[in-house]
Amino acid sequence: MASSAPISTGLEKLQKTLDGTVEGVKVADLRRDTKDYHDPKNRLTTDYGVKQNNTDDWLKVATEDKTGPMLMEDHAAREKINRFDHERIPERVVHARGSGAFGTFKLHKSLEQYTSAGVLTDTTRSTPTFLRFSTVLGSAGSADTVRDVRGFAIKHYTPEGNWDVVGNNIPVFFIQDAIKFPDVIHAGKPEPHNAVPQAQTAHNNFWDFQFQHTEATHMFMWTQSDRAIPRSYRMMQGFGVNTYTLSNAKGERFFVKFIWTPHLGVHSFVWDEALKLAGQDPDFHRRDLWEAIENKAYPRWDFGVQIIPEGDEDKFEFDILDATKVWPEDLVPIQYVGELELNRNPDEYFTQTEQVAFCTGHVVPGIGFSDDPLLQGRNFSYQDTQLSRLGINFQELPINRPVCPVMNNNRDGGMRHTITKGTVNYWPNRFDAAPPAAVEEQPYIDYPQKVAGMKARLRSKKFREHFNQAQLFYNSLSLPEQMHVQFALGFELDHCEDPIVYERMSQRLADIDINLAKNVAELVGAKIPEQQGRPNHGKKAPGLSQTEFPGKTPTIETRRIAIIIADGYDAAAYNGIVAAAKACSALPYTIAPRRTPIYAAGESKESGKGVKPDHHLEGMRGTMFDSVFVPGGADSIATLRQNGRALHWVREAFAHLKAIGAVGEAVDFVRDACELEGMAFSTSDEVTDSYGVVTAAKVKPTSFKETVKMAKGAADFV
Ligand code: HDD
Repeated sequence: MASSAPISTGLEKLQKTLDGTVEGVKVADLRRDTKDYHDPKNRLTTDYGVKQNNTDDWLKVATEDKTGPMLMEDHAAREKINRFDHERIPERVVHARGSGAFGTFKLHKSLEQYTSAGVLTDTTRSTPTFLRFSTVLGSAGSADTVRDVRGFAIKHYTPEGNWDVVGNNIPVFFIQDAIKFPDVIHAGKPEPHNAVPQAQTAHNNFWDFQFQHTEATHMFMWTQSDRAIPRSYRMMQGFGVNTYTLSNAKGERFFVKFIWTPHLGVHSFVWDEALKLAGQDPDFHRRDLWEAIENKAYPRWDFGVQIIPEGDEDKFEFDILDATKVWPEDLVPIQYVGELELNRNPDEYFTQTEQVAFCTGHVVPGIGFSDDPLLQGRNFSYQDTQLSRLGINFQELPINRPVCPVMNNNRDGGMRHTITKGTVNYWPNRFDAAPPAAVEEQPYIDYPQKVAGMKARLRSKKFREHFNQAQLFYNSLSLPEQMHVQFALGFELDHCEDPIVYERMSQRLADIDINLAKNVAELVGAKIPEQQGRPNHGKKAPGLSQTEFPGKTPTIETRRIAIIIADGYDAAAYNGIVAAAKACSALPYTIAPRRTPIYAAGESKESGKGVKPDHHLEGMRGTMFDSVFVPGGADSIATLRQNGRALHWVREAFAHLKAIGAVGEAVDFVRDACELEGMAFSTSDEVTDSYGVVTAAKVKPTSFKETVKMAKGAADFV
């Protein structure tokens, strides 16, 4: 319940009472507005607090035998329907589908050499954060696993005010100047005449725009790569994308990019999995994040910065203010200086994840903007969009309000909550009340930047080069990643019915790589380009291929392992793998032909024991798991051999490059299911790994540990 204490006086108290940690501050602040629905003292009331004893029947003229007209007099009924009719607010015009979580940011190494920002210099702080992940193009109810960029928007509640970074999981963007944003988004969203397709770029308009708007070339190569189909929000990088600035106590300025790299590594689906999951579990990423945090498997990212001193701005062949370019890591290495952990799920989706409002313009002293023309325009757009989504007082909503004192002469407006006592509401005033902060009080000081130029609709020369980094990206990918790009482009252009679109795009690809262009053109039925368009410079750079991020220490922590059994399964093998998986913090799930108990070999129904499976084979799909393990047991395997769905689980797991484990009789079953004649399989108690299929024909106690260990390295769950 709301307390009357102003935040400013509450803050110091909270910092002391909550284990001395600052992350408690935002949580405690939110508690002021949180009610517990499950409190046994609760009774149904109207919005104005009057207890109700029937909210199921509208007040009406009726008898025991006959119903009659309803009465307008029933204010409580009208209030209930009225409130329901207005539950929806406009969904975000982009990034409508999202999931959020609270967390903590800790700095390990001070950046005081570059900035005076407390959040980037004070290594004793724990800064509370809220991070919202999202897809870009789909509506709020669309599927999580579509091919799309993912949003990575983070709000830091610092004692100096809120600092928002509104980033993505891809380090570059489609456009250089914010004025093009409506065009690129219109081209990607469902087409205007029939509102098809939902949450996809696989259509004429998107690719028509990509061809004509060459500055998007680098970015579309990223969206066709595995980065656009992440396995989990927990397994993708975050990038601030734009170039910001830092300024230090000496008044020196630096250009900066912000990067977050996940401890679990960067991993993706294969396209077929992503497509299927969009139907089988549209909430796959939302659920995955929620469950990980509920299970205390808190996702973590290393936080890093790339820094360029102000004087070096012009030393690169690309413009460092151009958001369609990366700063290659061999030229500007990332310095990892902190860690972000997500450790608390929201209490309520709407008031927190939906109402959170990020603004690129929200920076704190020591952090500033650059002349990046995308960022400058974004600084207008985010504030503006919140006005139509949430109204002018959006910053008062609990999830958005800072944890430090707020005072100024902005007043009134729809749904104002703050009650400001006082007889004046302007500055200067005769009381000297609420004066501007003195320099010693560390206010936000704008960097005195010298600017000169013409007033013109221009972009500088370097902004006009659009292909070098598209080539750099493609050249830097591993062979399998390059093939995935080819197939992705093949898929997307196959969905473009207009020949002008797929013909032109196939020619465009020759500006990046001739083999890529040829292969895609052949797939989509376009004229095959004969020669490379723009010469490929052949350069590569580190940090672009996601294979470089297997994880801080490669792990199967939180990976979902399906263990398939039927009656007569080998209990020792089953128990062994469950224990081994748990010991590695993986999540074993028992899957069987039915969800009533399954009995091990030698175990009778009458024993009343048996294992109750988590799911039956039809209730879930193999796509929802990272790995499949089949214990032996002659009867169990005989049953599974007769079950088409069981065969499909194993076969599909193999096709999706997942680690598969089998012991005892299950070895032959897996070989037959995957039609793997000729591949090496274990025939003894030695563990064999063949293309991620890990087998031991005879079981010895160490096999399970070994199996899990090999599965980790073998398929690496990429
Ligand atoms: Fe944006 C939302 C990321 C360019 C206008 N954007 C939004 C969100 C993310 C991004 C992650 C969702 C925030 C949330 O979870 O609430 N946007 C980016 C990145 C960009 C970018 C990384 C390029 C570097 N955006 C961009 C431009 C404009 C916008 C150039 C307009 C000129 N973006 C918006 C918006 C949204 C938004 C319309 C919709 C909802 C919102 O802001 O709060 O204002």
